[in-house]
Amino acid sequence: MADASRQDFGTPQVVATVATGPGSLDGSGHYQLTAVVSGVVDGLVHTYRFTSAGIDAEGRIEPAHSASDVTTILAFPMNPLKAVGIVVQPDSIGHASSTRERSYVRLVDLVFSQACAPLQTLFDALNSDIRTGNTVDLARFLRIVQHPVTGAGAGDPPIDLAAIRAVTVDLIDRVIELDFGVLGIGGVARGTTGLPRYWANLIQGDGTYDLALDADGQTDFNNGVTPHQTFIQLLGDSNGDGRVDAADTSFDVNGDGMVDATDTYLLNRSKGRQVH
Ligand SMILES: [Ca+2]
Ligand SMILES: [Ca+2]
Repeated sequence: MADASRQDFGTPQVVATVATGPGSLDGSGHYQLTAVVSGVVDGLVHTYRFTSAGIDAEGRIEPAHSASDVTTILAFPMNPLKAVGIVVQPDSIGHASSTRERSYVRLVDLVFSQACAPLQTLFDALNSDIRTGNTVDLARFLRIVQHPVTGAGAGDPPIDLAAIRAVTVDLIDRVIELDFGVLGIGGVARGTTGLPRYWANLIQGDGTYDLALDADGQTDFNNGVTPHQTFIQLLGDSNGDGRVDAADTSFDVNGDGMVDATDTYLLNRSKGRQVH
């Protein structure tokens, strides 16, 4: 059995009780065995006290020890953000959507692997804002830095989260979906611009996006509760390998639902570009 209490003398709680099996006798007459116990995954320091209880062949259970057998102090970094999924919508002529494509990124799914108190706080706050129609205060929880295709630099700035047009929260599957709108991340409307200018505008959205989550909403992104995930966007990259080359064939490069001469131009113009 292991229990954990905060180093600030918070209320102790039972973390786990583990059946361990018979073990093996060592040369000193002691039984030894190994048990796996999951700690409290919240990025905070806790004191763990372990006690054992032997069971003899008659099924009699050893009385509880008055003191811990072992005490240790540990912190387990929280990293509940398992993955970032990119959802690419199918185009109007029925081409299957490809989650590998990185040319046009509209929907970004933050997929979480586990429930935990800080994460629940985040879900509750977002859900509350969505229910009440209040502006979702993403800046409390989320920071997205865009690194250029030439590589990350220390001063790369975070993007304006106003680019996220809508947020949906799925508590069952533990997914938060960010919708960057019909133009996608860094997307620009074609308008009346000529193709060379249109291309030059679109590639401003290229690069590596580093998404950091402050799951306890403290906005400091620096307290051991800051999982990161990255994804790339690269105009013309149909197979998501971070390069635009002969392997990237005709597709809906700009995500406008059509595959036409504009896409051909954008793809050819992007050949040779890559994310470092
Ligand atoms: Ca490619
Ligand atoms: Ca298109």
